[in-house]
Order: sequence, then structure tokens, then C-alpha cells
Amino acid sequence: MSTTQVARPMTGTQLDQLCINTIRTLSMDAVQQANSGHPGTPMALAPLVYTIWNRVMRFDPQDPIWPNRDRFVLSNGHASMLLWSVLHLTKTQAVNAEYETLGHPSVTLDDIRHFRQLGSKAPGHPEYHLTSGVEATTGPLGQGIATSVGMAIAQKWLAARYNRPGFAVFDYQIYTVCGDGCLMEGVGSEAASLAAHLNLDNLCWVYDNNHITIEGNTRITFTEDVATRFLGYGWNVLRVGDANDTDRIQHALEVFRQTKGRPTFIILDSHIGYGSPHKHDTAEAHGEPLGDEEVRLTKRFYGWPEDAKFLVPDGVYEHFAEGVGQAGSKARRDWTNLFAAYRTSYPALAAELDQMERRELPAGWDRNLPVFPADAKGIAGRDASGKVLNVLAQNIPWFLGGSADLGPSNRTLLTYKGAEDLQAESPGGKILHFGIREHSMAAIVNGLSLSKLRPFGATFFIFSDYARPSIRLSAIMELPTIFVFTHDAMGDGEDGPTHQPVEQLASLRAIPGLVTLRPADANEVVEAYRYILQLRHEPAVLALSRQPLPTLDRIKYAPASGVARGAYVLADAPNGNPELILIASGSEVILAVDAHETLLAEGIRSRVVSMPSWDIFEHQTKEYRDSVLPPTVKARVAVEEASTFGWERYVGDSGVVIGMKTFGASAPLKELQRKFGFEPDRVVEAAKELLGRR
Ligand SMILES: Cc1ncc(C[n+]2csc(CCOP(=O)(O)OP(=O)(O)O)c2C)c(N)n1
Ligand SMILES: [Mg+2]
Repeated sequence: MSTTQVARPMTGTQLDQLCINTIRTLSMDAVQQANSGHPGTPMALAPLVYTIWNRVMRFDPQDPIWPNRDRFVLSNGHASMLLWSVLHLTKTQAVNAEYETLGHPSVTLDDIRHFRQLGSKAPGHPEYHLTSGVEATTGPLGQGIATSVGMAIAQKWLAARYNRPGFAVFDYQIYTVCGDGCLMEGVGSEAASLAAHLNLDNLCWVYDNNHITIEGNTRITFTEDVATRFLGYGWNVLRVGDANDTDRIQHALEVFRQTKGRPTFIILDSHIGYGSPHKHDTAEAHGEPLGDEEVRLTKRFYGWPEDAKFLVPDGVYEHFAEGVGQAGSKARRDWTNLFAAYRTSYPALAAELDQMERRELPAGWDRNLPVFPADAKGIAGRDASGKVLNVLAQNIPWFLGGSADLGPSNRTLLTYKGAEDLQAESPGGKILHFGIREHSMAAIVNGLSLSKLRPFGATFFIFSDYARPSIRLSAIMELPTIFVFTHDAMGDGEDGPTHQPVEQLASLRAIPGLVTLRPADANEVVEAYRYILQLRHEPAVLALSRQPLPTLDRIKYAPASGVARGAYVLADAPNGNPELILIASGSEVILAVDAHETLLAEGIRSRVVSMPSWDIFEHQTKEYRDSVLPPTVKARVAVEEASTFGWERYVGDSGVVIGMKTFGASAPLKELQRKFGFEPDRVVEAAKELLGRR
């Protein structure tokens, strides 16, 4: 007979360490198994992520989309194993795109075993729409921190609009982790500057100061005094000298929570690959598996069973359940009760929030949208857009936005009575001023949208290039953001080639899931917005003219509602039987119409197709597409003041594209149109040549 030794129960500190080492070893094992990924930073930052998640953050794993949860953004997205580990260990539940809880975990141990493999919920970088509990897609460095500024603006906006005395419906905070790369990228600087300007004291960035990037020690590239930079912006700057000291990390996070009037930046001194005898503090720990032997040695250092793989020791799930699980569940239950009382006291506001959270539109969202009468002089795309934006902002409480310092030119300023600037002292304003920061503007727009507001950002179309990486992420995240780009072609003639977009349309059309629209007249602008507003999972870009465009007579020509199909027959040949098709978008549609009238008068059976959006058109049935562009009609001319790139798909081998093959030039618009061939006569000429009727 023998007696059973009863083990001494683990202390809280030992359990903390066990959880931290579980995150570390899961990360090492997953990268080793995948033979690809980034082990070093998860090993170093496990104590940080543990502290944020299990001690500080208000997050309920049972309901990862609870509106008042704290947000966690991993801007150094290559360290995704931190997120997969913690989502798994907290048993965060999966939710679908319809916001239903699915009754199974978001990330299983099996997903982690299949890290970076097809179908795994633990992909290479955090992906918002793929894995529940991920608040933002990250990986392109700097995007996460910039997006988190949008989340912080959104929280303040929501609090300003919806909180009432005794009802702090929105008081959440945003925790963002970033590395050297995020702070080297310009987009991070833009966003940091604006965050301090707006006094975003609900925002905390923790900087993994490990002095390592891919090419080695940061002494070769990054020797600035980061602390002084952030002090200069106006941030509250704290330092924690040891990334393993969870108490000091926790204390710093508490200082953040108590700091009013400015965002907090915590510099955390860490050692990449912490615990690995040969890779610690080296660039090799960044992006390569440690190797089987090194994994074993590192596990020995952690006091871990050396041959165990994907081990979650007894007590770890429980410790997370007792930490974030209990605290989060209580916080959510308290909030749910609070919100029930709020609903009784403020039923209209509560109903608004229900709709906003589900990305629905309020009843009457499109009332008073303008209808423009036929007018040869017409109105500029940007002016029509300005009128529409002002209507939408009044009809939809959570519709807001602004420009990167070009509001007066973009016509995006909200001018109705009661429209207010969004500033530190007026966080509920709807007129945003991004400053000359296009890239972070787009990332912030993403952050606002991730917070369920309906935001737009604006600049000149040419500077969409400065915003493109974040627009691309908008599409990857399937966010219904809106980008209003004016001066869409050569309309700003004298500004010259630096300001004249050429390849931007083609490049945006190439982004999967992004809806690009270039309306032809004021009524097409209205219809474009009507279409865009109803999108729930796609971002949209509007390319709008600077100069007036004639407002087409919609009795003579087809109604502008055709915009909703991407392309439509605007003017047709007698009996709908064309021998020639003229296809155009935006400002060139009127050219095509003029040419069409001439051709008709000369007995040529032409048809004009207004094609504001390739993307929308390509989602129509083949039957519809063939009815607009009958395959038998091979004589086709496309006209667009932009790169000809890609138009072959609509004009075919035998068609002609009148477009741009070079950059533009500085001259009055009329001269440019002559020089580059955007005149009705040239379209007529090209058409006749195609038909052999010269
Ligand atoms: C915009 C962008 N450029 C380049 C990369 C490729 N990249 C991924 S991680 C990395 C180094 C990042 O260094 P740091 O942020 O210090 O991360 P650490 O190695 O310390 O985890 C680079 C260059 C990227 N992901 N995004
Ligand atoms: Mg680094």
C-alpha cells in the first residue's frame, strides 16, 4: 500500500507563468509544425498578451462581438500566434457574418496544429472576417495602429451620441500592440499625430521595443528617440523595462486607464525569442522556425516537458476562465442589464443602435435624395456628391466622414444646420478633418467601420495611391467603407501630370471585392450612392469629376437607375439593333452621346453604354451582360480619360480604346482633351474607321 502525494496547489503566480508558457510553446510548436511563421515575438510578448487579456481587458469569450467590449489589435500581425493562442485558451466562441454565435470555438487546438494551412482558423496573419475575436486584419505593418485610431475615434463618437447620465453604454478601450516596423511606417506616424490631436485617452499602444527587425539590429535603421517623438505628438509615454514583469505591465496599463486627455504609449523592452538559448535577441527568431533541437532546449529553459507538443497543461483553460472569462461575463451581463434599462428610457436611441450594429439602414435613409433636371450646363460630380452627402448625413445618424484637407475641393463638408466638426472637445461631430494624411485616413475609416459607423474618407483621386494599402484592407475585411475621390481625370488640367490620374481606375478595379464607380452625371452620382449605401460587406470608391458634366435628359435617355447594374444601355440604335457600341464612363459618357447623335444622323446604328462600374456589371447575369453588350456586335469603342489597361475585355480584339497611354500634361482642360483625343469627332472617326465607312 502506498499513499498518494497530494501536490501543493499552484499559486496564482505559478498559474500565470503556466499560461504564459503555454502561449509560448503553442506558438513555437505551431511554427515548427507549419515550417513557416514567426515564433520569436510571441515568445517575447506572451506575458504582455496574457496580462492584457487575463487581467485588464473587458472581453467576454462567450460573446466576442458584445458592443462595449475592449478592443485588442495586434498591429505586428506576423505575431499572430499570440492571438490564436489566446483566442483558443479563452475558448472564444465563433460568430458568423450574421452575428450569430455558432456554438463552437473560434480557434481549436486543431486549427493551431494546422497554423498557416488552408482552411485553418489560425492563418498566417490575423484576418477579421475569417476568425471571430480578431478585431482587425493586420500584417502590412502600421495598419493596425492606424486602424486603432479609428476605433478610438468611434468609441468617443458613440459615447458622445448614445451615453446618457447613468448610462455609460460605451466606455470601452482600445489596446494595440506594435513593433518597430509599425513605428517606422509613415502611416503609424500620421495616425499617432492625429490621435494626440484628438486627445484619444481611450487608446493605448504597447510598443515591443526589441531592437530587432528582419535585417538585424535596429541600429542599422532605426535610431531615433521614439519616446521623444511620442512626447512631441502629445502622448502619455510610459516605459516598462522588462517584458516578463507582468505586474509592471499591469500597472502601466492601469496608468493608461487613469490618464485623461491623451493617448498612452507604453515602451516595453523585450527580447525576441526569449528563452531560446541560441536565437534569443536575434533576427533569426523573427521569421523562421526555431528548429526541433532549439525548441527542445527552449522548452527545457521554460521548465516544460521537452517532447510535449501543443500541450495545454491542466489548469490553463481554467485560469483563463477564472480571469477574463469571469470578469468578461460579468461585465457583459452588467452591460446587458444596463442596456435593457437604457432601452426603456431611450427606446429610439436603442433602436438606432440595433440597426447600426447590424449594418442596417434606418427607415427613410434615402428620403430627399436629389433628382437633377436635365441641364446642358450641368453640375460637377463633386457638387452632386456634396448634396447627396449632406442628405445622407442627416438621414443616417451614424453616417460621418471627411477629407484629407481637401473638404472644400472634394465638396465633402457637411454644411446643414447642426453639422458639427469632430474635434477633441466635440467628439460627436460628423465632419472629420483628417489633415493631409491620406493613408491613415483610409485606415481610420476602416477603424470607424469596424466599430459599425458608416464612414467616408475623401481626397483627390490621384492621392488614392497614398491610401491604397488601407483601401485594399477594407476589401479584405469586407467593410462597407466609402471613399469619395474627386478630380477623377484631367479636369484639373493646369495642375498637370502629377495631379492627373491615369492608372488609378485600373488599379482600383483590380482590387477584388472593391466596388469602383465613376458616374456620368449628377443623377448617376445619386444612384451610385443609393447603390453603395446598401452594401454591407464591400467597400466602394467613387471617382467624381471636378468640372460640370451635362445632366442627361432621362426622358430621352435611359434612367440613371441603370447604375445599379454597373452598365446599361443609355442611348440605343433604332429598334435596339446596334451595329456599333460606344462604351464610356464618367465625363466621357457625354462624348459618347454626342458622337452617337452624329453617327445616328449619318445612318450608323450606334448604341451608347454608360458603364460606371465594371465590378457591378461583372456581377450581373450573363443574360443581362449580353443584352447590354451583344456578343455579335464586334464594332466597339471605349472612351475613358484613364489608362486603356483592361478595356480589351469589353472591346475585344477588334475594338478601339480611346484612353491614356502616357501621363497627362499641364494645360487647360479643353487643350488636353484635344491633345489626347477626348472629343466627339475623334470618337466618330474611330467608329467609322472600325466600320470601314470612311
Ligand atoms: C508594410 C510592410 N512592409 C514589410 C513587411 C514585411 N515584414 C514583416 S515583419 C517585418 C519586420 C518587422 O520588424 P518588427 O516590427 O520590429 O517586428 P519583430 O521582428 O520585432 O517582431 C517586415 C519587414 C510587412 N509585413 N509590412
Ligand atoms: Mg522589432
